[in-house]
Amino acid sequence: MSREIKGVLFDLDGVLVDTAKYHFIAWKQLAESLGIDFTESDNERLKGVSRLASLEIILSIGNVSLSDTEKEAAMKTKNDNYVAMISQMTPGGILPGALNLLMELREAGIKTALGSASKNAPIILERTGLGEYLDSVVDGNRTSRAKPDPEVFLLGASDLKLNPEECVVFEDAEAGIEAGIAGGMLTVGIGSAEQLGKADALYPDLKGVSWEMIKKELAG
Ligand code: B16
Ligand code: MG
Repeated sequence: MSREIKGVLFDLDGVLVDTAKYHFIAWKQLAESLGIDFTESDNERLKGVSRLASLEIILSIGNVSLSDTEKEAAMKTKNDNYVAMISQMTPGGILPGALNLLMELREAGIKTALGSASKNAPIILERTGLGEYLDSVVDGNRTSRAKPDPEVFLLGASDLKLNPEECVVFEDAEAGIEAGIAGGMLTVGIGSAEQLGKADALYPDLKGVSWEMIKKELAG
């Protein structure tokens, strides 16, 4: 049975922008300072994961243990480095197809919200101009429970004054799709079926993907 969709909740990294490459550079530098070899394939495990959980994954790869104070210092070093990079972003950092879709949604009267784990979302939205196309922003500064907990998306739906079942979640991480499902929303995966097979619709990226196409796919 098809449902009337009135709102779209977007993950940030991996859906609207590619900030994973900056996370990778900053985490790799930190890992090297701790004598840990950290590869691009290891970096895949950090997508959609919180800052502390990301550090814990890197430490476990290198079999290194740090005190809580040392972890705080390591996260600060990484984040300062990451913020220096995203502070140079421009609208050119928006992923192909994302802006077009946001403009179509605005035209169609569909409300939009951000649902990101990142505490740095405000800088990214400001630098890329994406903030103008979002009716609400829910990020790591407003949430206490990480995806797959649905908190981030439930807050977004509530900001938009919509019921969860009137919303669709766009996500590139398996935990994000699980969060959308747990929240009672429809889900669109951006990536591979291998990781996002549970999503109601799936696209490798947003290039050439229109709102009409998505609606048909979700209704079918
Ligand atoms: P920060 P998303 C996530 O963004 C990233 O995918 C993940 O790699 C990062 O650790 C997390 O944000 C926290 O980011 O360190 O900037 O607070 O995919 O939820 O938009
Ligand atoms: Mg993501």
